[in-house]
Amino acid sequence: RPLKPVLLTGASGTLGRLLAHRLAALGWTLRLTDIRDFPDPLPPGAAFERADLEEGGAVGALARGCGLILHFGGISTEHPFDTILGPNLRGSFNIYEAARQEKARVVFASSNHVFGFYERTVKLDQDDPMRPDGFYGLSKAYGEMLARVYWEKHAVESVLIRIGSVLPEVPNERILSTWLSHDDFVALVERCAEADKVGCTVVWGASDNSRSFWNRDGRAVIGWRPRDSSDDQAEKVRGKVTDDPVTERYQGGVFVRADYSRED
Ligand code: 15L
Repeated sequence: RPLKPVLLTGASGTLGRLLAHRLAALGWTLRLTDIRDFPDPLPPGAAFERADLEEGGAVGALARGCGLILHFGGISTEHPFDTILGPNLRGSFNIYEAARQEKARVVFASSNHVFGFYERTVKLDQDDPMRPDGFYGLSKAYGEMLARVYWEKHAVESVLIRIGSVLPEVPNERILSTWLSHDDFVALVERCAEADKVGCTVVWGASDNSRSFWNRDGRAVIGWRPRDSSDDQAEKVRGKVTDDPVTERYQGGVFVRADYSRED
């Protein structure tokens, strides 16, 4: 487990909460933060402080003395540009400034929605061009590029996890491709902390699903391999699709549909 405290942003969100409990159980010393209160009893060894990611001073203070920042804060679904701008763009900037100050490594919760406009028949490698499916996906693309600038210019290390869908079970056909089990997700974050040197590494955050949309990435650098697979849930979700052809055509699913106005 990490020697220095670990800052976790977005601690009160779905993935933050999961990480807070699971990493605390592994003996990690966690500094949790979110704009909303932490909804559960605090796990052992964890402290919580409410903060707004848009306030650079508060983010800097929270990161002081941390060797690792798990950046899971911000808006996590499609919204108008003005809703996303502060938390996701300025917020990520504040995180990277703090990481630079502390010489801390960052694990950035990127998303499959950076690539949402690829059709579901396509298999992607890590260096394929980004095709964000909206303002949310764009903000995650910005976060990835921000990570690159801070690596090239300041040697701030990052692991960029392009998270598929972290859920206890697969709810529909799309998520047979994007599913990342809880156990695989937690193990991935553990490897991000334990790996010796990571530089600026990209990992597709999905379990070992045979219907995956994604191929090569930098997982060997951090020594992670998923153990779970969605394959044995395929029967259960057969036919669970929407009746909208645009949603079903693209990897991003319903995120593509939001405010979509093409007619061809
Ligand atoms: C995401 O990026 C969202 O944060 C999450 O709520 C899911 O919708 C996920 O992608 C997904 O694509 O399933």
